[in-house]
Amino acid sequence: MSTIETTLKSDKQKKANQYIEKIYNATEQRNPHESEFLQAVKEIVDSLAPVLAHHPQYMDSGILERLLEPEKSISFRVPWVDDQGKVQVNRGYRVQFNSALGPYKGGLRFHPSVNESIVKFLGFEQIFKNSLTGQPIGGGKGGSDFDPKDKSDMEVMRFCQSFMTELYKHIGPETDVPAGDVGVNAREIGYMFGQYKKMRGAFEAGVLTGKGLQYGGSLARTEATGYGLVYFVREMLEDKGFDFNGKTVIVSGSGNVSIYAMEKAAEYGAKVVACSDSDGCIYDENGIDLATIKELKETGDDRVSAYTDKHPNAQYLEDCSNIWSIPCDIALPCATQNEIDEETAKTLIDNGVKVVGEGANMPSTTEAVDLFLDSDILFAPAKAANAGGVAVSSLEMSQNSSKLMWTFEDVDEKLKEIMKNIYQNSIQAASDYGTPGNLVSGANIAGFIKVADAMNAQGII
Ligand code: NDP
Ligand code: 2IT
Repeated sequence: MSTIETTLKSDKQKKANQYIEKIYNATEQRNPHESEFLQAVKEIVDSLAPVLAHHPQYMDSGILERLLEPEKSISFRVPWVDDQGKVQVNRGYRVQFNSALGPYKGGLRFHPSVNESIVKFLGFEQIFKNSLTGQPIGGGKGGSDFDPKDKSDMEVMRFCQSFMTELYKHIGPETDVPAGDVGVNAREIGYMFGQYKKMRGAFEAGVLTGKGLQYGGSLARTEATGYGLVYFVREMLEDKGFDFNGKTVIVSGSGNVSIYAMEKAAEYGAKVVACSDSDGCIYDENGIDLATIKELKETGDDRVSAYTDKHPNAQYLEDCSNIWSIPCDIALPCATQNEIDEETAKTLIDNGVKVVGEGANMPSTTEAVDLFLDSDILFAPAKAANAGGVAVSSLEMSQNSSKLMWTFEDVDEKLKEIMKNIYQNSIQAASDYGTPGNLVSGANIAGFIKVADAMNAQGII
């Protein structure tokens, strides 16, 4: 490279770095209390420096300025009446972040911790995740600070109906297609679908995904996120000449994503020795008996502490963060955001972890991710590794619009193919933009370029 070329290149890089700093500072000023949103933004924009240096047109057309502001964001009152006849009020949200690639698509989370920052971080990440799937879906997210946990079935139904009485005005099969997330599973989706149908006066199957199989759901959607995570990690392992067989695995959480990640990892010959809930974790050196965990969830007595009733040799540890001190080859965080901090990451590395695959959204803090990337472990970031759920949601939409129902094997094969493509596209982007092997920047870059090009093609809107 000539001196002029080097100078030009470094000048371009400097300009891109300055631009990114300016953009991030402005976002911080505009959203000062939204720590989770800012964390998600920082990770993305930092990855994009080499892309912006090579393609200054993205700066000229204000792609980042536009991407960082949701196209539309609503919050609304959700009043409902509890079993004692008392009026309760929760807050509902839907953030419609970006529709460059298709209708807004992303889950609804019902958990007491839900606030604007959480919904925005999830909605922002969803844009890039959905782009990576190769499916025609934009990004959005929603939810409520409602806690379905201590509520009766009828209370959950009344809440879901009230929530949808407002939300239905803003969604539709070609507009915005919500699905499940923490605290929202087939039951909640069913109650919301019923209310949508009643308000709209039409059976529009494609308005929600994660539906029951009797009325438009897709086979393999329930399993898709957990299975997809394991398919993705398998791709990473195979690339280095390894596999799951005989590996010791820990999986945090014991919900939808965790259960099916444990199931597929065990099917591939791994020994899953631990899982958790927000109260504590269980360690079973013989391998977790998944049938017991599934049974606990089905009976409603869903605390993992009860596992030891049937398996007295297993250990229950209070405080869910204890799971990370159990030595393992592969760690799959599948519970919630920021469950792995710097200290935890150090413990995992000191204990010899070889792979970390993120099933939850943003389960590792920025410092933890930096530590993983600086060590020689394999790190699979959430946006790429947990995209299987939303990918199969998109396949559910395809089945709904064609009024067909594909077999489990068909959907599962497509899911495997999608996870493989995400891995390959992310690895390729990482290498093209000077960070070989770094799937954080690779996934962010590959996800970004497609959205940015679609936005540019559609004009300044
Ligand atoms: P579920 O509600 O089915 O299960 C959540 C699990 O995580 C439960 O075991 C729960 O424990 C635990 N958990 C939730 N919040 C916390 C918390 N604040 N601290 C500790 N533990 C917690 O949710 P999912 O399995 O669907 O979702 C798990 C993660 O995966 C989330 O980050 C979600 O955004 C992400 N995800 C989900 C997808 C899906 O298709 N469902 C797709 C892609 C990502 P407890 O019962 O004690 O609350
Ligand atoms: O975080 C996620 O990708 C999800 N909760 C799934 C979203 C969806 O639309 O299936």
